[in-house]
Amino acid sequence: GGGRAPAAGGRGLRARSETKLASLVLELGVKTDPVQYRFSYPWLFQLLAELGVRRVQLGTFFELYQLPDVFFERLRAEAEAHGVQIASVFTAHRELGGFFIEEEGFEAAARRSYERLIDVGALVEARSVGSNPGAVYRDRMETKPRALARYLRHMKELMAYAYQRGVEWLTIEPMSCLAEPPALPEEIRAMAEELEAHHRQHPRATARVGYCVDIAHAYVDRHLRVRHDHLELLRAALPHLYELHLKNTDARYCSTFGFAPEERAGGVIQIEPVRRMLMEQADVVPVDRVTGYLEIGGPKLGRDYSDKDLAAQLRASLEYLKRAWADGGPEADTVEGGDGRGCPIKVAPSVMCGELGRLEQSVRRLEEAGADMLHVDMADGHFVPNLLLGLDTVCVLRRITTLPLDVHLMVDNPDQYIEPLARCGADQVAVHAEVCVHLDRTLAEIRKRGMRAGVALNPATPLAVLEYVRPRLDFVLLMTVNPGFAGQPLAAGAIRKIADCRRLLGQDDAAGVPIAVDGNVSFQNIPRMVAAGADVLVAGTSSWFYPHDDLGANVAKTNRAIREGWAGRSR
Ligand code: S6P
Ligand code: MG
Repeated sequence: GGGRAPAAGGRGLRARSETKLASLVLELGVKTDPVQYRFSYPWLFQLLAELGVRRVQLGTFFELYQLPDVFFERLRAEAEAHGVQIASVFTAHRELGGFFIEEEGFEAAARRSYERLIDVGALVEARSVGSNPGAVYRDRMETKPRALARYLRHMKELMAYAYQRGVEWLTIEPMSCLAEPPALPEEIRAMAEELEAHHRQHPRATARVGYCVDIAHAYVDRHLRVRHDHLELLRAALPHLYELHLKNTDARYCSTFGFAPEERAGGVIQIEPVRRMLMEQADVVPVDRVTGYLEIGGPKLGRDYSDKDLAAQLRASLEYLKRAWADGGPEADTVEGGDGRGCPIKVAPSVMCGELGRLEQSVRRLEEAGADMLHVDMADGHFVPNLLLGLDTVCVLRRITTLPLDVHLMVDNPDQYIEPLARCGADQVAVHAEVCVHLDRTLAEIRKRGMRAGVALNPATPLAVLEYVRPRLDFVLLMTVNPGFAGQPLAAGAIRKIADCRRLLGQDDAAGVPIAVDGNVSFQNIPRMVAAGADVLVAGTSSWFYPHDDLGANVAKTNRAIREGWAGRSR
């Protein structure tokens, strides 16, 4: 389906095939519920912090739907204090299964619970919320088509509900028997395609839908014959994959254990083929990071007394999975920037293209997506025929983010705004050479106020103006459209101008002057722009804010284009 974005997220350290740049970052996390019935969350977070495992999927428990908001707010803070993120919320306990049951009241109960689960996701600031759909009664299999239609109808509405609360993904777990769809490869495809099509029709009003694939699930028929093994089901789900459940199993796909050495010796799911399939098919996976959450056996629902071994088992399993599954852990994140670009190119999303009505939430999402700085367009209605953001917005942004604020002054009299911008906390300012009669002095003024100084040039303005102010320059902002509006076509000669500017400024060594490019920095243009010498990309409606897909997919596509451009850059 067209909802699939090419995967991205390359890591320089990992060997990859020469023909394909797409690759996935695999992360490790733990699903909490089996632990939660016998140990406290702080105990779990502490153990994870010691092991450097930073992601948690909050599993559900009986009381979850009744607890007050404050419980979840505290839980999030508790996790954060240990450096752990509750990235996902997920239930496998069937309490949302009412969509599949026809007796009065079940459908409404499932709906209420699902909405509360999404609320909980929003409270802990999770990106995804999900469940396994539910089961029809085995003695009433004829109700399955109706049940599925009912489930899909509710899911579409819940996608809107999730979106309104800032939850980006709803996840669904493929299951193992016909009464519990989706279980067959065709069901997996059909269910995802219908919900993805709905998202494509309403990209700015619905959360995305993806699978949370349990690597131990396979389809086993009534005679206990394995009809589709776990790898076949994973393959069917790959184009719709969001996250995974990791666990081992016996050869008959019936039960799960931990990863302790004795258990590994006896018939477990091998992680390596799963990992290999993901890597080889990275380009069909719609995201550039996939977290595998360890579901550990033991005291699920509190009915089992194996919990005395839980800490040791959890440690053994996670140590094993860190080697067998994850990509390097937190250290690798800092070495590589962890931004999926694998090169020093920076991205500055343009704030005016985001959701201004929800500025704080929009900024959070940009931070999480790997923004290096925020590009803030200020205009006075004279220099360009438009009024954009103002000083107040810069001040507000400063209060809500620590990202560098990169202000682009499209005004007739930039000198007037330098001091106020410094007071608002701007980090760097670009002034247009076309309006600066005393450019040299203006640049000096910007630096004097503790900000980095940049010169912005309209498409028609020659580069020569940069020559004598070179010592006063911290960066150059090349307009690749005529400034004033988002969504315009690339100016003639823009790519050549980037290359010429790069030559004029010298090669891009650490001491060099970075070139930022602004305007129609699109998936198509990025490779050429980066190859020509652009170092900072202002991301607007043609990349990160591309309206026909969501931020995650757009970022993945942007990163892919950046890596392509970087590969073509002569250094
Ligand atoms: C436009 C402004 C820019 C835009 C950006 C939009 O005058 O200076 O920063 O926000 O160019 O990008 P796009 O991809 O919509 O052209
Ligand atoms: Mg701009």
